Amino acid sequence: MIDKQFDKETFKKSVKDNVKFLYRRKLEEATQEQLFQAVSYTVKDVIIDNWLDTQNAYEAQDPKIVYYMSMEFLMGRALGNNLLNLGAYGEVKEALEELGIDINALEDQEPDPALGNGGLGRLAACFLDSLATLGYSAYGCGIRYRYGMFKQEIRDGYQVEVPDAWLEEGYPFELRRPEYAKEVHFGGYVRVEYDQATGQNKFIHEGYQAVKAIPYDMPIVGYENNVVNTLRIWDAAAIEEFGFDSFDKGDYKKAVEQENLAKDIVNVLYPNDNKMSGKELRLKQQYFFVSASIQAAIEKYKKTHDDIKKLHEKVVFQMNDTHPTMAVAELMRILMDQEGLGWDDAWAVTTKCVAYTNHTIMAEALEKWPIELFSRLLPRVYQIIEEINRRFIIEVQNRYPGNYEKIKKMAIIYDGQVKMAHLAIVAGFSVNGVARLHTEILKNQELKDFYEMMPEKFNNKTNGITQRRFLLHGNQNLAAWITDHIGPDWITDLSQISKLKVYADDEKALQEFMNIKFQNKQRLAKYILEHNGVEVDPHSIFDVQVKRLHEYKRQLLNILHVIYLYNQIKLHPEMEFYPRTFIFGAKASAAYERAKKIIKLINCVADVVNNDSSINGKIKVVFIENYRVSNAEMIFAAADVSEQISTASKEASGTGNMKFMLNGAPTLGTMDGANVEIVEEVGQENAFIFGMSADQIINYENHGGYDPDFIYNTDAEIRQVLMQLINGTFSSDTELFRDIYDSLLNTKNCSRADQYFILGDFRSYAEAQKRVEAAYKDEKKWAKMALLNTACSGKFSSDRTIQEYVDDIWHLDKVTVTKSSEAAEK
Ligand code: 26V
Repeated sequence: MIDKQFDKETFKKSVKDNVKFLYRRKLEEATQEQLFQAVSYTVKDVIIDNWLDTQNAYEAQDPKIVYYMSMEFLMGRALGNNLLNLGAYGEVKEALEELGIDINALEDQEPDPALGNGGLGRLAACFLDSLATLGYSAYGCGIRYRYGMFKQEIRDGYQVEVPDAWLEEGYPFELRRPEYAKEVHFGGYVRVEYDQATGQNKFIHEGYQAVKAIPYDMPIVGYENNVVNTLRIWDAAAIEEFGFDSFDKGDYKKAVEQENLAKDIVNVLYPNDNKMSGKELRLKQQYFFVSASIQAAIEKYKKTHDDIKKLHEKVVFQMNDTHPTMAVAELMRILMDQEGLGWDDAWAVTTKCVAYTNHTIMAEALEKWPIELFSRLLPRVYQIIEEINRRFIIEVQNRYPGNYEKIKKMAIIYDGQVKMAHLAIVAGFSVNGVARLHTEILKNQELKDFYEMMPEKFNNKTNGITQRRFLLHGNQNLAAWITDHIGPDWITDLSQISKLKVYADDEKALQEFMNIKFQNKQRLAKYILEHNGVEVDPHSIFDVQVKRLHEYKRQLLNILHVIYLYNQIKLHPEMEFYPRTFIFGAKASAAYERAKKIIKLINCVADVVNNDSSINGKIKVVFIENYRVSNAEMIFAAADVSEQISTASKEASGTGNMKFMLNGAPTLGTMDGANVEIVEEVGQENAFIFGMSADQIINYENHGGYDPDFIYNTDAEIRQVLMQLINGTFSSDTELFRDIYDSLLNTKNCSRADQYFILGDFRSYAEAQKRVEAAYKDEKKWAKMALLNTACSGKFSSDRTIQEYVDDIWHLDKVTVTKSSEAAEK
């Protein structure tokens, strides 16, 4: 198959032709950027053949389609991944070498498409990879933000946000599809008209502003199976082309305004600060892509099916968190106002077509929209939600007669707000959490009332990650070693990786495994030297915490512990201490002041610790700038220790934890999210668990919090660390970290002191860190632990997760795609 898709000589010729065609240059004269474009176009050409074959296969086999609706898709770079999934990476690498081109340098030319914030967006990307690889018909539906996640620069230790113009040079892996454009309507009013013929009211939406939605398709290449699915992201444009007409009429200004209004919608990705803020533009974004996607789905269905009442047999919409929940009302609207169904028929179809995934229990993050805003922007959609609410309240009353508390807690519309999670649960036929513990907390705490009333909807789908990006691509040496030992089946069936367990006591194998880790650490050390100007020792323990910055994720606990260790080493210079490199990477939401302060603190501690010759380089602290998918792949491959230290109950799942495990880094973590299941797979003895349990935390929270002052007053070493935040040790400005200090001890700027139990878990964390050091010192013991982490990671493939979604929720049909002879001959 490889040969057919990529004959080396044809490939080389095509690259040369592209350079000539695109830039009128010879290969030798082309810049790296031009080479990247030329190679990408060659690759895209092959992909397009498979894309067409896939489309034909789908048309012939008519499988059920899942539409994965998400405001975020954190795709990461496509070139290397596409080559791997096409089964052509090795071949192309050689062909490029023969042309004098280094494939890694070329891959580094690609902008890292970052149309997402963190876990939720990256999960969507992993799911698309798995869906294509397993041969299921799926569309990703999202927004083509002009500016995705910002680029992070660190200046004087502070985060500075720089816009990331990823489309500037043109993105080769997208296809504009203007022929599938749709109209989306905002504002206006609803007029009711009695229809004599049917005897029913007709609802006519008038006086609205229309925006054009134009789709761009990105290919999602399955692993060596000829399948190419589609991520469809929508761009916005004004409806009225401003031609001479409007110019003549003096409407030029108005036309430009229209265009800008439309462009505004897709201008920028909202940062996830786990805080809902009710911004009108965000609501517009949501309706914009939901409406366009649903229109497209229905149009596609109707091309080959004539009974709209059977839509659910061929179509399912999965709502990635509540962000696309408008899908419920939009589908109702189209079924009633355009397809002519009555309420009951429309509701029967809708409630069999939509399903909802919850990704957080953080109360501040739950979406609630002011009625005023909602009804003004989307009058017809709001009307439908009102009716859904009215009918639901009757159900609640029937079930709990006279219990007004229930209505208050469960209503979709209450207190002047539309509660999107309630709408998603009431209309969805499935509600799932993203790790076992998270789902249990949903059922027994956050969504207790709903679970009591409709238990059959609730289910768990523990998250997963794609081993193809995070091992096969990100850690190529380890991937090759694994294939040498157990064959290549793990690439599409990660449960096979358990076959590595037989090497857990094989000294040669362990040695090789750790040698690969060492090479990866050297690669990261080089990156750190180039980017941070800090020299780190690859023999030291690489202790890594990379994820979005949030107080609940407790980067603060980590850095306070670093300060504590630093104090210990200074106080007892003779103390035995295994050298440690603490590596951080995190973006803070631009408006999240305290999170940004924590980044500054980490960098200030780094400055002091890295430059204190009295500690002999025993500790180094590194903050990696602009943590993103592309450098993440390298970081996971180089990690010894995986820091997963969220306050128990707060991290719904985590997926970074799985990427570390896959790459042989034991977890140092709390019993939170998917950590619980990681420990279950790998065994307590191969992880470092500490801290209060979710039950304990929830219990404290339900009884007014705990008392950090007691710890402050009775633990002198912790007190010293806290004092150092405000006594000039890490900044001559003693007020700089006052807010952080206060957040731990005073309730001045928050409702509770130390909301995230940092002091409460500190001793337990420090003790777990001691166990890490002891284990690492025993080289053989550590190697075995590391290898067993990789060997036990089989459960955490997104292939497994997707198969569970298919079996329990989506019920899709598997499709096989064979290459057409025409494409094969090419
Ligand atoms: C919320 C908001 C609210 C303000 C506007 C922007 C915005 C964007 C996203 C969110 C949702 C945050 C929820 C989230 O990202 N959850 C993460 O989902 C991961 C995948 O399931 C999971 O592994 C993480 O534990 C969870 O925090």
